[in-house]
Amino acid sequence: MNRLVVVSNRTADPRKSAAGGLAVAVGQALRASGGLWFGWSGKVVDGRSPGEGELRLQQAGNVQLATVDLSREDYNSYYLGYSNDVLWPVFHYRLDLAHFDADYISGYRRVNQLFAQRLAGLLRPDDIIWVHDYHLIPLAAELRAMGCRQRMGFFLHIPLPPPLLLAAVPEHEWLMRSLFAYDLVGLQSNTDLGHFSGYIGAELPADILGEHMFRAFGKTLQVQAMPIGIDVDEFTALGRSREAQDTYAQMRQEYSRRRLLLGVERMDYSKGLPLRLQAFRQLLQNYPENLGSATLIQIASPSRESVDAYASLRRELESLSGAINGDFGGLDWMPVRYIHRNVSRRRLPGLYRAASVALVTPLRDGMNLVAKEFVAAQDPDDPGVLVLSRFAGAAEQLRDALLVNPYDTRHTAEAIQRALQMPLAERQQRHQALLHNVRTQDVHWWCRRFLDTLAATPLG
Ligand code: GDG
Repeated sequence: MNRLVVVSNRTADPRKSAAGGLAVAVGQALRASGGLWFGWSGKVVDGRSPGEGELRLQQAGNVQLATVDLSREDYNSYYLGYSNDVLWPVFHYRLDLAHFDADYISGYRRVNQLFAQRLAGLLRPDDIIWVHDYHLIPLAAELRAMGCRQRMGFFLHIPLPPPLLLAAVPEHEWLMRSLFAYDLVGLQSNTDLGHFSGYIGAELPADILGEHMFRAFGKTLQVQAMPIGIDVDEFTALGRSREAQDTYAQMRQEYSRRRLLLGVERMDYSKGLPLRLQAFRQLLQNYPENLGSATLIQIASPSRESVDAYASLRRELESLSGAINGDFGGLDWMPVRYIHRNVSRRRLPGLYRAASVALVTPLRDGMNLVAKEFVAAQDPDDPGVLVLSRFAGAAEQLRDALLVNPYDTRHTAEAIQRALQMPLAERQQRHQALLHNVRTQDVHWWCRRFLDTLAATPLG
């Protein structure tokens, strides 16, 4: 059996369940064949020259973890800069938030070169290499330039934007050419696949050989839509933990006379939080029967706080939730409980299960795993309702959610009201269909599908 090598910006110890669904799934795939997981250690070293980083090896069962520290300059330009101040905003359709800085792109190239140099020495000829996400688009091209001929696949966790938006990135052609160094590229949705094909047709001297096969730069590339899922069994088991059960009991007691609405995400402008709060305000305004009852718990866990756009989002959310509470709240009821802190993963299933409605309303999202976790955590006899943005990748699969356009806050408020009033039979029926999808297309299905397709991809 070929050894699996996973490369991602961060690594995790696959034996620890706190790591979450993706780490568990990738960890399991790594353990099956014995494997290597390579990435940044998470440490930033002051005073080190850019492009330098020592390799550290650690054994976690039969999985080897290989990590590299980054210099401050590399961290600023590769991670905060090009990855999170260029690729993240543009790929989420936010050209207005992107900063095209020449130092960023040189740092991005330098760190990808550094990773390739450190990784190349660890590779065996028959390894299968699986690279994850926008931080590492040029990694395969760097490895190929060093003579590595192994099978290499890449999965993009975030959306691929429409061709003209992508073309606004000064290095767009180089980025897309870099993808052709892989043998397989996986995208989250058919929409993303359509954008890939549209870009290739419009911007490159390329041949579209079929729905999934493209030829350019003397290389054939297979591209497939493969939606990521969650580990349903792991999440269900987590729901049986003491912390999850206590959280559920506490919430049910506290909200016995009220209706609980829930939002859970990293604080990020792609998640549509200000518009969600505005929709919730309209719910209270337009459907006054919810006054004194509907309560939104919004968890926005801290994320990338040194990027400017995130600091201003934080101020906006504090002001919006304060205004809603000031305008509608009373001595015995506050409509919004806004929590800018990380909540323990063990409490999440209990929170999800206690909620009548989940609000998952990103403006753009590669997939969105919160929507799937919410479905997995429900009591099938008395399930909550999922209100889901049509702009989340998950909307292609979760057709039985109440799909909304998050920019249309009046309509979103209407959908929330419909969710709050939905009869039990309809809730059960929708939940059953959603759960079927979340179960059959889980993270193990996704992992197998990617790796089987990569193993079967003709090289060339
Ligand atoms: C990227 C893409 C794609 C959130 N707050 C807390 C917390 N979380 C957990 C959730 C969930 C995960 O973080 C978030 O996953 P998402 O998929 O919703 O979003 P991104 O982080 O943006 O992930 C996305 C994903 O990659 C996978 O391909 O779906 O589109 O953007 O698991 O539960 N966990 C804890 N405390 C929190 O406060 N413990």
